[in-house]
Amino acid sequence: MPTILEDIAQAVLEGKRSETLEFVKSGLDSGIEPLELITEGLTVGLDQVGQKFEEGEYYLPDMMLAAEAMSGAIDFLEPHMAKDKDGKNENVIKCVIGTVKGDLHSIGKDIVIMMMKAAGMEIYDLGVDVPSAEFVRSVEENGAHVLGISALMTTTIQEQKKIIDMLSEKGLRDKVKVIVGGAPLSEEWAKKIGADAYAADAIAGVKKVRAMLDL
Ligand code: B12
Repeated sequence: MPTILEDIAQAVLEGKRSETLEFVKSGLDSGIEPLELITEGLTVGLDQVGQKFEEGEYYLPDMMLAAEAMSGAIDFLEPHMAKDKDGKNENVIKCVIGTVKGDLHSIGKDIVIMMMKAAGMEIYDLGVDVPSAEFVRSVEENGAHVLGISALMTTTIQEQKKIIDMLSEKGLRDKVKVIVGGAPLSEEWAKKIGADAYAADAIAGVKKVRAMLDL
């Protein structure tokens, strides 16, 4: 018998929105933590979708259905995330976050946002396909402590460098910590473009933000 996490992954793989939600609800009812449902269930399914797309077995509509199934479940889970009561200063941490220009991938960014909110941080979500100047404007306007930049494609990651360069041009680079994320990235890439940190997933992202701000 497949476990509930396997059922969730399979429902995402098949792009079944209501089934995904039902499995997630029963997982939650049976005591599985929201984060585990995301990392061990939903994300596993979406990774398989990516693989099938790469191999030519899945097409764009399949990927879209799977993404919708995952997003629906994430929206449902957000209010169930436990708020972190340990931190003292986190609620004053302001973080601007978005996905770069030309890139419509939102799911990873939204999970990072969910974790940051759960850690008590204040989030300014710019959405997807965000022009570089918009990131810079928001950092300045909101006095952000942290800028999170997501990019999911090898064709769009260069935008992260543009944003960091633009921060320098505007004299804002030393006022904000920049963390980058997205599947094609690496520590080396982050260093190369002058970011302060790279995180491979949302949990590592929150840890690195805290570490950078000495929390
Ligand atoms: C779902 C999906 C889509 C959905 C996106 C829906 C949405 N609302 O997001 C749709 C169908 C729209 C889509 C479209 C396309 N996609 Co697409 N997509 C994917 C897929 C299957 C999953 C991405 C995802 O959500 N993963 C799950 C999340 C949880 O993981 P994640 O995004 O990596 O995020 C985690 C970490 O990376 C990190 N993180 C991410 N961002 C940030 C930011 C910060 C600050 C931090 C700290 C951490 C962090 O934390 C996250 C949570 O742990 C990937 C394959 C894959 N396995 O990555 C392809 C993939 C990214 N897509 C790809 C492609 C080619 C496309 C299209 C060009 C397809 C087409 N022919 O049109 C279009 C491009 C559209 C555009 N202009 O952006 C390629 C990219 C190849 C490349 N060049 O690099 C991939 C890799 C598929 C493949 N194997 O070929 N896609």
